[in-house]
Amino acid sequence: METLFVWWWPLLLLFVRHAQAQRLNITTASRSIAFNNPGNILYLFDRVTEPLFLPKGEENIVFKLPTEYLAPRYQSIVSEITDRWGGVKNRMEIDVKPITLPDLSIPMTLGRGENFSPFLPHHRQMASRLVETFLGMRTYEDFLSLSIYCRDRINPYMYTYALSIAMLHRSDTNELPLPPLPEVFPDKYVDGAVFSRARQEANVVSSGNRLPIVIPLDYTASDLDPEHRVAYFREDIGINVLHWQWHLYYPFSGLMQIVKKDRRGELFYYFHQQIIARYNFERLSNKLARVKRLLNWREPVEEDYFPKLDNIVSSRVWPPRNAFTTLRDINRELDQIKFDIQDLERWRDRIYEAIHSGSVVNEKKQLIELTEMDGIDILDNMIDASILSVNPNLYGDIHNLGHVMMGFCHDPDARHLETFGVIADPATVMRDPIFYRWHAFIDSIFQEHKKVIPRYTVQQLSFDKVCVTAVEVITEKAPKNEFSTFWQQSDIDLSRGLDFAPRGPVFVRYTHLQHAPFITKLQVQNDGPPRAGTVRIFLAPKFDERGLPMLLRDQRLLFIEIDKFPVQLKTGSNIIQRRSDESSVAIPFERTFRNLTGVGESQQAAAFTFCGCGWPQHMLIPKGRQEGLSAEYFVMVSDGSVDKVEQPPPEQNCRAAHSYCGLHKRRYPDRRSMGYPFDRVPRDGVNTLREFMTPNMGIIDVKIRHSEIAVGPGPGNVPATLPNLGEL
Ligand code: CUO
Repeated sequence: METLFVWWWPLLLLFVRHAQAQRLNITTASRSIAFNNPGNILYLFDRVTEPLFLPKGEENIVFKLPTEYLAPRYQSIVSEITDRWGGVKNRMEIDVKPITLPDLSIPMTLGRGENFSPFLPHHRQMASRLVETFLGMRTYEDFLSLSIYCRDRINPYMYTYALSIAMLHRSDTNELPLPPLPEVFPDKYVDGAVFSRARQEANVVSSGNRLPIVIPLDYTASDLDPEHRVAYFREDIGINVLHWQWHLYYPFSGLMQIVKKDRRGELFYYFHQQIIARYNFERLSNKLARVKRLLNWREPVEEDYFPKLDNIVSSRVWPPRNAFTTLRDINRELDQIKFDIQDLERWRDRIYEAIHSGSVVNEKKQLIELTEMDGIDILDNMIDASILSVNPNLYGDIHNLGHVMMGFCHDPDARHLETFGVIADPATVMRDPIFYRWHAFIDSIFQEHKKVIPRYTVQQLSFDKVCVTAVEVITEKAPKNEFSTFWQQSDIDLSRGLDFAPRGPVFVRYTHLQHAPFITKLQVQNDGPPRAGTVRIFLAPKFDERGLPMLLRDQRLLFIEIDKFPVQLKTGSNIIQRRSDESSVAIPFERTFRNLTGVGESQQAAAFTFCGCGWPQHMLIPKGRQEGLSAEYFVMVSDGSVDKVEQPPPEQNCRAAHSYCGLHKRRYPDRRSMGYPFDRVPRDGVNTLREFMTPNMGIIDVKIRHSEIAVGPGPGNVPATLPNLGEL
């Protein structure tokens, strides 16, 4: 298989078509598909700016729209459109059933050609109203009919965002696999220069003979910019997709039932904290200092960014940001937004005051304590800020409006009629260096709270009579306790986002980080009765920017989670082995991009939607150095009876990467604070990791060795066979 993740969508459509074939009514003119076929809604993601009456997918799906469903521009040329339907060969027709339409005036306020961001309060309100309307449809048929009506009327970005959230949260669609965003909006992920070449390839070369268009690793900047050394992380398509997905699962606003999820706020904190930890790890590996928090919003911002992305909806490029741009008060009537930097400063000061006083004030002027376990959740919902905020008037909307302030710094009063930069769109934010400075600041607020709550005692860290006696990392073709990183090329099919171009796949080939699979092997001595434990695995750099060992106070913020899983310990010695592709943090490479070829069975395919959230496996291990980057690999076995969360077994047959994404419709499956045992300041007298250790913890020195080779697309090029496991 030459291309690894680009095949999933055509195969999914084949699967849908196969299912549909069971229900086809063959007529002389064409074949028709039952309107309420579950897969029909997926065709709405195909070429989102092309009118819906044009054929969709490789199967020539034709939606036969009632006249009132056509966009106003086309209602006067119904007969021409009907002729088009009749002229499509081998078409499959879907007779659209009209419904009594709800009021859509609010979501329709945003122009079709404008950019959309859920960070903007006005956009958020419109999108939330649309999500609510979608969720309010009683049957799948009504929901589909409304989605069809909206498709050519509502802003395509907002439509895709709202439709995706609604599909994820409706019981009649939540098992359908959402299309990967890079295929729907490739303009948010790949070099804008590629599109004219891709259109040329699609127009000139027949479908089977097209060659992939190669995007070099260094297309957004050169090494004159030191920040460019970590562009491979910032611009990785997989982690940008994850960030977008994460915000779909955990929207800021909308109906309570979709916002109020178990430990939602804490998960926001932990997911973004881990992103910063991972970014800092990559920076240290590339001899860059840890990211500086964006603390002073009145100083010019040193970091610049030139995204080189087009915007297919607005037909404009994404605005860049020059070095040393000054952030300014925002007053854009166009976007119905007005706030001052001073507002953010006021909210920040109130939040700090609440942290130091140990409680927040709700709208009824009551004090709510920021407790050891739940304080972080309350705090996050105020900062994030979601509709769960205890007091939006007092604590504001600091995080979201920070994104907006940075996103409009090139045109704060809209005098140039410019749209926002990549920092204000959850699909693209992670590309921009300023994202990490902003979130390092946001994280420092959470860390302030973690500093004032009690530290873990030895007893809270121990597991009586359980001792980790050996830890080993085994990577094929690498010395013991070594990880191996290198580059890999992979292909993405742009054709579903190449609106108005001929059909058939058009691939771009991009380069990303990859690591060889590895096994963690542990020996655990249990001198108590048989019992349950939880294995927690973390990795952190061993030395700081100057090559000196770190205090645990600082190092704890750099520990990245690698895995967490339950084990049953028998009395005596236990050997535990765990493969990297089983990680609770990461989802397999194929699943990030939803390659159905790796899954096959339809039931499993349907489970993708909720199993599709997780850190991409290819970014699990940070890039090493050619000479080997020194790191510390930490393993802990905690008491499973304390960790356990009572809940019914999962409905879906898939292994979700819950560490960063949680579980759909279920509680977070670990009762400890997220990030335990590194989420708090170490106890008094403990300065180093070694002093922190209790017998149920193990630590080894490891190296991450990077090789500057780039292997070709496909799993066959990644060493997949793991070694035989000998005795420790
Ligand atoms: Cu995910 Cu600021 O929340 O980017």
